[in-house]
Amino acid sequence: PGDDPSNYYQEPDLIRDLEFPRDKLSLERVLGRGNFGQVIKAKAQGVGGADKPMTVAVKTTKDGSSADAKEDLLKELKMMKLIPPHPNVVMLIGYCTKTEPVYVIVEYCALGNLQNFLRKCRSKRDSTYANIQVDERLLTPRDLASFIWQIARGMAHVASLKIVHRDLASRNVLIDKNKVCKISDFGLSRDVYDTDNEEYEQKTQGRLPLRWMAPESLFDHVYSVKSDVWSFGITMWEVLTLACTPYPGLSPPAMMERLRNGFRMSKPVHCNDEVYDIMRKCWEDDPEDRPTFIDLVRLLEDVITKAE
Ligand code: ACK
Repeated sequence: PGDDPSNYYQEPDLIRDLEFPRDKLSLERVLGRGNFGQVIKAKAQGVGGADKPMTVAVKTTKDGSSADAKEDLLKELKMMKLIPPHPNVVMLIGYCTKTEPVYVIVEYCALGNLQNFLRKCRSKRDSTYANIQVDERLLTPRDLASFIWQIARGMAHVASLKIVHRDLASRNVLIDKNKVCKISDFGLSRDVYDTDNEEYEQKTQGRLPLRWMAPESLFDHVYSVKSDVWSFGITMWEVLTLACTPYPGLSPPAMMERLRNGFRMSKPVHCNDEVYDIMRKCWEDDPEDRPTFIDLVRLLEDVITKAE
């Protein structure tokens, strides 16, 4: 088995009790931290009865963080326990909840989050939205198409379980060493790591990912699988712009005003008409007019096979 998470496939029934012995975890280094929590790289001994330790990521709250932060982490864990393993969803390996601090152990994704990864693959340091280029030594256009397709597959799995993610964005997709994309960060009550970017605008109930939100979520606080489809369209746009911030140059109030009037983002430079057409379908005003994730997987497969 070793480090390959696919060797640790667990039956959905078994996943309900994955309490993990804390002394079998050796924490190595902090991968990222924010206001409420941190993610730590670690080795876990004896996962699935294996002799070799497995590299994992441990999500936990920080010393002195609020009761809310702990509750949020437990809520996220509860959500993850509902999801049977899928190659495009980050896999829950186990958890330590009997004593504090709570640890949620998930598979390690060596290339980090997709937003950071895409930005690292830009060919010019100071690329702007208009002249962005992919460094083809690191990433090909085919990789980008594959990322979008994989995200749709992961979301089709999540949606099939009637789970609404509410925070689909490239920063919440992780990528493993084989460039496999994995949906992560379940529940909007998630930890907010990136405090210096403006992707979560302050609202009464916390910071909201305004630029990824569908009109019905922004204006009426309504969320559904179809609002996740809208966010998927924004995530597609991010992938094709190597993670530019959506609605470049528009402030959140200006963006909301434009959306109300039917404005949509234009076609990214490195995007063909067919792919843009799929993106635009995700941004239909009426949620019912948007495709399902299963439709999206099929539409994207058609585009990818045609390009070959
Ligand atoms: O781009 P990154 O290295 O990828 O920076 C962030 C940081 O932790 C805070 O979220 C990284 N991270 C989160 N979960 C995982 C994971 N399962 N495997 C590897 N890195 C992770 C993320």
